[in-house]
Amino acid sequence: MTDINNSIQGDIALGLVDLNRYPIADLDNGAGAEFLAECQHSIETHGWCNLDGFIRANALAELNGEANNLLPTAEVLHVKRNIYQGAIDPSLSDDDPRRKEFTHIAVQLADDQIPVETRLKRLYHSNILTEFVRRVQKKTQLYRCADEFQALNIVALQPESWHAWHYDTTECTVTLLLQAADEGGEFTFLPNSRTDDAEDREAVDRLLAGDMSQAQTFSRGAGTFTLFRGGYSLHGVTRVGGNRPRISAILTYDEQPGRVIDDDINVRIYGKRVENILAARNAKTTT
Ligand SMILES: O=C(O)CCC(=O)C(=O)O
Ligand SMILES: [Fe+2]
Repeated sequence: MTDINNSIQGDIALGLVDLNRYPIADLDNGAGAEFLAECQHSIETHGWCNLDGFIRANALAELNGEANNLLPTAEVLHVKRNIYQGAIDPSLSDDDPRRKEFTHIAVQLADDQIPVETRLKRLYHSNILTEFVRRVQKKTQLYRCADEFQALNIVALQPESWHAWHYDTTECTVTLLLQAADEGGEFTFLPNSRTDDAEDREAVDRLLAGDMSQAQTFSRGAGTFTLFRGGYSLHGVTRVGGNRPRISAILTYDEQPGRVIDDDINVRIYGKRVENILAARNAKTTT
């Protein structure tokens, strides 16, 4: 998303983001340029950039209200998956931790279930926001994911559930906390635990065995916007305690324009609903 000549005026990010603290509308001058440099430094040195109070309090209440209104229409997903969200490599020995499957249970809305007129969807579609993410991640080009299901999601973790360890199927992810858990529910990850050709097996195996000593966890109140490289950093959310769900919006980006995810991965994640949509579409194209 290198071109933001499209109208900046009218971009919803201007009304939702706390621009005094986080001057994302002009990243080339003064306070904005300084802020961008800090964010880039954080990504480079830690593998994450955590922006507490990114969304203004009254705007956050509206976004969270939208999420809470939509969530009763969502299904409860039960996804059994390994950390790579792909098929298990048959050459691995039976006790290899890479074979380990975890069950992710969440009330989850896929992108196609979030109406385009919602503030949340409009925020995700904001060119100012996309450009900010691109520049923090130092990419020559970065696009919102084009997958009809994965692009923007709302994930509610009910008390007692957790978000099992995984790598995302797109490269760069932003997680925006809309409603914090009463306790627990911490976003936890191993920054840059793999590259395209190697993985820090020791750190990964340790985390999978339940040892969190090398993982990063930091406090995040509602409204916190956290950038990281989800496709390369093993991550998840610890068990939610207390009485209310933890709700986050997951915004995904990729260097490839028009990036879509394989149907079988989407069916594995989103289950019957998406399987039926794809089957109906395939039936139409083959008649
Ligand atoms: O809820 C979060 O903060 C992270 C969720 C996540 O990793 C995902 O949906 O892929
Ligand atoms: Fe993720």
